[in-house]
Amino acid sequence: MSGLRRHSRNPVLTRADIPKITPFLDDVSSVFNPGAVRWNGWEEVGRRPTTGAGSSSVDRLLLRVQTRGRETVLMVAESRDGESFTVLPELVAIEGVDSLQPEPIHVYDPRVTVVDGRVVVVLSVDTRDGCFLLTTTWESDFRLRVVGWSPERASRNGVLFPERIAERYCRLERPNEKSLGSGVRTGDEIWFATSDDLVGWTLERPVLAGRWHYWDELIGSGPPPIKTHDGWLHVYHGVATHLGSGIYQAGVVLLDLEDPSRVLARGRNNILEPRELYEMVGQVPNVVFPSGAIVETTDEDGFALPDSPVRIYYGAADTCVGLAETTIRELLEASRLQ
Ligand code: BMA
Repeated sequence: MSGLRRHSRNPVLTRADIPKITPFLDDVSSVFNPGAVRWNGWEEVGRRPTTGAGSSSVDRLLLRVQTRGRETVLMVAESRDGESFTVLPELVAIEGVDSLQPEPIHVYDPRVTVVDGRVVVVLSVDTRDGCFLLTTTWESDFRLRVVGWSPERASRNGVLFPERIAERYCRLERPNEKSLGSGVRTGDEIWFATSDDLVGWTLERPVLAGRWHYWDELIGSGPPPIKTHDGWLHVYHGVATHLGSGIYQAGVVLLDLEDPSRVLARGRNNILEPRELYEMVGQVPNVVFPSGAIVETTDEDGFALPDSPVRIYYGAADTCVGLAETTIRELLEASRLQ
């Protein structure tokens, strides 16, 4: 496998797809870094998809949209085929966000996981004191509701595992321990953290460190880990900083099923790098930023099957949304490439 395959309709979402529902949303600047979920629980509580009739399941993206005022809002896109999307004409409200301290400025890069029959979204939140992780549930009226706030340490790229391990909720996150010359705080280590209740989180152990001089010097989690019989497949992003301006790429690791802080395999090469114009040119050039994944086929215990198609949604140049396709088998192979 030499990498993910880009969909021929890429980019699958651009700013032209965002409806103008309030004056400040007119002609937005960008839409990128979406979370992705397939969950029929919403249909069961009467939330009807706006997109086409039919019995096939509905995939939803939670979009990061940036206005011309450089404000960040979240919106929902729905699709029955995973490639053509309808953006709903409403903003996603976050219940409880107003009482958080320090005060949120931008709430962005949602990662969506279904766990224990709830849709949970972990977001990054910029505040005047740094970037912190926010845990919310995505309710049937499509509001997010705050359940956990972690201002005790600066961190980004939080992703929740789709099940509890040894009774505890688990997430990967990337503490912001490094300062760039620009003053931006970032990081080169992904950590394993656990929680009893999604509210309080304990950092347990480091999982993955950046490989300086190679493709993944700075790193951060992409979509939530995918359970396979071989281990947790995890797509992450890596930034090569030694070429001048950073190049954001995607790569893949395999983590132990029972102890996800143990790395079983880590691919040597990236599996997606900026090559197309829409990835190389935009608000931030040379960025592919994987953030959502939909796995087509799982068995009754929730393990993804080797032949299952996997769709990876990614932000391209912080400007639009790309779709790249692969299979579980190919991701496993890529994680083992040495
Ligand atoms: C990261 C995050 C992402 C963004 C990426 C490229 O640090 O801020 O939201 O897509 O940089 O600019």
